Amino acid sequence: DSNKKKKVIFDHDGGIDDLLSLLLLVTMEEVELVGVLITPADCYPDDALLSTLKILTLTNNASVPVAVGTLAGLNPFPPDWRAQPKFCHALPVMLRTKEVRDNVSKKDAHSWLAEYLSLADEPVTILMTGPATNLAKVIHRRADLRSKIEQVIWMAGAIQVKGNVAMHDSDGSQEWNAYWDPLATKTLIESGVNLCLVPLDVTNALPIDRQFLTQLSNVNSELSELAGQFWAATTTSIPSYEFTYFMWDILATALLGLPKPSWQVSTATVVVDIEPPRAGAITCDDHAGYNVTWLSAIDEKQVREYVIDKFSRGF
Ligand code: AGV
Ligand code: CA
Repeated sequence: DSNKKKKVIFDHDGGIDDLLSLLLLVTMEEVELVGVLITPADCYPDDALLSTLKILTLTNNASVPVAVGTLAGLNPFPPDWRAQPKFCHALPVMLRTKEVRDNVSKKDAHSWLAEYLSLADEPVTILMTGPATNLAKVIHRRADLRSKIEQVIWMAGAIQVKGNVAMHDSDGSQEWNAYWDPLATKTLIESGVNLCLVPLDVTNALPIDRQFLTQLSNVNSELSELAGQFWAATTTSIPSYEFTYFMWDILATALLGLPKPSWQVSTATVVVDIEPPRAGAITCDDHAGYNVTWLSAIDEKQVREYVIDKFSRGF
């Protein structure tokens, strides 16, 4: 029953795998989705809101509150990446679904989050698949609200591997979610909240390849068809400089439901840089560091099977 479910707030940034993560999250019986926040990072916020509402409506979750973020990070995403997810709300089933707008908050995302946490009578889990800007703002203003947070699962960082940012002011050490708003990254990591990073170290093992897409296509359910169409859009090369799409946000989301033997965490002491060329880099440092937990190993086969199983049903 609903009392036993984990209450989850999902803060995403509207990318194709962020939207796939929302599709996955609403299939998870152990999760009660209590709010969706949109960070205007790797998306344009109107598109992210429209796709979010259509997915919630399509899956019978239209009563979940949604709040759009107004805070922007220092390092914008490339415009072609931000435009890519327009594809999602142009697909036939998404076009046919008239989005319910009744639960779009008049508050912006960080104000909604601060209010939710201050009124919460039990701790909540926060899943983040974009930059940490909204949560960092709340923690900065209201440190007392940290006690309302059971855990933060955040797709971000590159701990022992190279990053995925290739910009003129970067040495390539950063992951994009951490780089978009370096100060927010630093605030969150130094805040002492119970944080588990899902970094490139593990997501690198989960490319979206033809074999996975073929397996998914054989399922032939409403959810697998829509998910397969979303993912197909990521295979035509992402313009700019990087050509492989991974299960970044999907892995962070799946962590809420995956059986424990299929993953392992490590801890490290780290520092966060805020100056170029390493702004947003999360670097191991035994001396001056802050403690973080990060997902360090996964059973790739089990993750793929888990995702395919979750998508093996109707809306
Ligand atoms: O760094 C990974 C994060 C994830 O939250 N995002 C995409 C995922 O939503 C940024 C990103 C890195 N490489 C990208 C990204 C690419 N080639 N296309 C779009 N976004
Ligand atoms: Ca994302």
